[in-house]
Order: sequence, then structure tokens, then C-alpha cells
Amino acid sequence: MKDGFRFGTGETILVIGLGRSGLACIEVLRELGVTVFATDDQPRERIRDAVSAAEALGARFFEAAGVDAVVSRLGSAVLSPGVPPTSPVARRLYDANVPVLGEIELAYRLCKAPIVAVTGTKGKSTTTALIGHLLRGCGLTVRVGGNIGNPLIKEVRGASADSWIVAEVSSFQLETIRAFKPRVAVLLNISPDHLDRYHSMDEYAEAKYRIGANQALTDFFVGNLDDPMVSMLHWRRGDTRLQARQLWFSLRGDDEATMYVRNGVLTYAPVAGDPRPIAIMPAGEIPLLGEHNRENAMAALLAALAIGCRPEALRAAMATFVPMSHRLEVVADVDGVRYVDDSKATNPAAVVAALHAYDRPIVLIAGGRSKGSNFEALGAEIRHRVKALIVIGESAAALRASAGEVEAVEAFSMEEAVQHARRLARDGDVVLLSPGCASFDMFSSADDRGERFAAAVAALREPAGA
Ligand code: UMA
Repeated sequence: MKDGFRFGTGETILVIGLGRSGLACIEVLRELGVTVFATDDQPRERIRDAVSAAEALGARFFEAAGVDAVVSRLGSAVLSPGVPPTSPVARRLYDANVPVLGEIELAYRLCKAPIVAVTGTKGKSTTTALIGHLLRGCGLTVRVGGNIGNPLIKEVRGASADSWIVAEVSSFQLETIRAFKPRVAVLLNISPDHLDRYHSMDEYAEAKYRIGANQALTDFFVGNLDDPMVSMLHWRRGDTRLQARQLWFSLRGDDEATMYVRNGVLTYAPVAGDPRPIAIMPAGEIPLLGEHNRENAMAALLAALAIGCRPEALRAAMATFVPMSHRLEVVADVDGVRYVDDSKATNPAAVVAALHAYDRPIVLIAGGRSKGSNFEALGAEIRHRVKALIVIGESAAALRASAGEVEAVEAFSMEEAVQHARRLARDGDVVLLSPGCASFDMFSSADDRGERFAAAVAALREPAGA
């Protein structure tokens, strides 16, 4: 390949980071006959299982300090998304002029099928899953992967040219693309997140904008016209970086939008401003709560329409979509109180969206490990919409301070948080776990946090002393 990135027999590639992404790369590169070295910041004894898995796949593991010894033998390196390009190992490789790419780029180069790629600060997993569901409902063969949890590189293996790949891509993954060129790129929204990795919002937004950087005139870019940092890319605002045909969605009946909500109906104007638009479906038929999910649904519909799906098939497919776990998921109704698990809300904007989804009193459970976020705007929403606040984890004090006069209490376990919630909620209220933070200070993952919440809620139903 012209750019010096080759993979096949005779090549030697270093895989950096031994999580899901790294192990999947090792597996695929070994299948291709590549000699694979692997490294991780953690010492061997702390990640024994991952090292064993890498070695069983045929990779040779080096602790980070040992990488220098093999740099001269490397043709290239693949960086896991959680490892920043500024990490010492990556810098060492840049210094030695070794090309460093990400798993998404590698997946793209191995992929025969066209790709629909989805990014955004919030809603990307739901939208990715929904696009996969809609395309299947329209009779297409589809595989879904990426940041959603299953590494893309495994999904693209064996995907034929007449099938489709729907990929959730994070800003981390977009940092290390080079040629990655989705047929349809979807950019949902950009709000503060991961500011422990990026120096500024501009730097974070630039990583997201890369999703459309390599697209050609015949590709499609789907964007949110109501989001200030996304709509900056609109052709009429003078931004020329996108070559793809632009399809914009808006919750308002905007003349520049190709999809919008008018009189409660999702409406499609194949050409923006078209005086005879097509009614796709009533917004009430979207099987997901909240205005943010109307945006996600419009993005998914536009992506599907762009590749030729028919409106009536899309309406039928939408009706059978089952919402994903830990995203505004109703866990139980106990004594008239609804318990909702939104554990995947890991930044403040996602909590604001969740608070907007309910018009009944809310007891909010929030907190965890901050990703450099500022809680000021969330605090204003909490003061406006939340009846009582239960704070957990490392951000407990900051969240409590942002909530002003709202009744607030700190809990030191999920079980304790749910007990407080039960005491504070009344018939008709919602108890909402929507943390706005990462989970790793108290739980192994956001899934684990949601499952602990569901278990604590289930325990409320058990008779005392049982
Ligand atoms: N590591 C280092 N150096 C570092 C950081 C990590 O060596 O500086 C090592 C760790 O010791 C560990 C390994 O890297 O052994 C972990 O790699 P990883 O953090 O890239 O995690 P994976 O398990 O490979 O999962 C990654 C994505 N993780 C991140 O982006 C942080 C998963 O997204 C994704 O589902 C998976 O690949 C499959 O594609 C998760 C995520 O939190 C869900 N994403 C962020 C988000 O959604 O906000 C971006």
C-alpha cells in the first residue's frame, strides 16, 4: 500500500493496549499471517489473562519499557482507543517514524462492505443499533460493531460487498483514522466530554469532525442542525471541509433541514426546503423516550433513506425496535414509583437529556468519576427539574454544590443510594439513575453500575428480613 501501511505475511506490527480492541486486532492480524508484538502500560502480572489470551493467539508480549528493543523491526503499530496518541509508547513510535493507526482504520482497510458510521457525544449506541435494526427491517444484511462494544475489526471479517456495516465510532477512534471513508457519516451532537483527554472543546470537536474528512461527493453526511458545534459544518455557513452530500435534521421545521418534526410528524424533504415533503411517521411512534431520541431517530431514518430504504418499510421497522439496556431503561415500578436505569449517561449533557424525558417529579442518583466535566449547566437543570438528589462517588461534592437548595444526600454504595431514593420518592415519582460520570471509581463498568441498580431495586420488593 502506498502509504507504508501493510499487513500480511512478512510484516511485523505492534498492538498497543490489550483490551477488547487490541485482542481483536491480534486475532485478525495473526489470521493474516502478520508477526504481532503486543504491549500494554500495565505490567504482565496485572493483566495476566489478557497477556495469556494474546500469547495464545500467537502474539509476543513486551512490557512498555521493553518496546524500544523491537522498534526497528516494526512496519507499523495499532493503537487501542483508550491509549492516547500522546502516550509514551506512541510517542516513541512517532519519533522512530513508525506509522501508528487505530483499529477502525485497520477494519476499514479490510472491509469490503460499505459503512454507515455514527459518532456524537450522546446517543451514538442507540442510533447505531437503530440504524442496524432499520436496515435489517428493509431486507439488508447488516453487521453492527465498534465503540458499541464488539470491535469493528471482527465484524468486517467475512462481510460481503453487498452487505452493510454499521459502526459506532468514538472521538478516540477517529483520532487515528487516515483513509476511513464511510458511505454515510452521522454526527449527532457535540457537548463537553472526555476533557480529561482533550485540552479544549475545539480539540474534541475536531476529532469528531474527522468522521466526514475523507468522504467524497457521492457519500452522505447526516448532521444535527440544532447543535451549534455540528451545524458549523453546514455548507451555507461557509465551511468547505465536507465533500459529501449534506442531510440535516432538526426538531424544528427548519427550511435547511431534510428531516424535521412538523405538527408532531417526522417529515422528510428529500431536498431541503421542498414544498411537498413526505410524512414518515408520527413522532409518537418512536419507541424511545425524550426529545434527544427524536433526534436519534431522525438521524437513523436519514441514514437509511440515504442508502435507498423506503419510508413505509422504515416506519414498520421502527415499531419493533427494542431500546438498549442502561439507557432510560425502566427497571421496575415499586409502590407507584418508576425506577429508571440510565447508567450509560456518562457526561452531564446526557443527564440533562434524561431529565427532559420526564414530566413527573424526579429523584436523581448521579455521580462517579468525572471526565473533566463542568457541572454548572447540569446544576441549573437539577435545580429546575429535580425534587431530590442522591450523589455518589468521586464527584459527589461537586454535584451537590451545583444543585444549590435542592435536597441532597450522599450514598456510599448503590444499595444505599436506592434506599435513600425509596425514602425520598412518592407515588408517581421517577427514580432516575443517570450518573453523568464514568463508573470506574465504584464499579467495573457502566453496565455493572446499571446491574447493581437493578438488583438493589429488585431487593426493595423482597419482604424485610427475607
Ligand atoms: N492502556 C494502556 N495505556 C493507556 C490506556 C490503556 O496500555 O494509556 C491499556 C489498558 O491497560 C488496557 C487496554 O489498554 O489493558 C484497554 O484498552 P481500551 O481502553 O482501548 O479498551 P478496550 O477494551 O479495547 O475497549 C475499546 C473502547 N474503549 C475505550 O475507548 C476507552 C470501548 O469503548 C469499545 O467498546 C471497544 O474498544 C471495542 O471497540 C468503551 C468506551 O468507554 C465503551 N468508549 C468511550 C465512550 O464511549 O465514551 C470512548
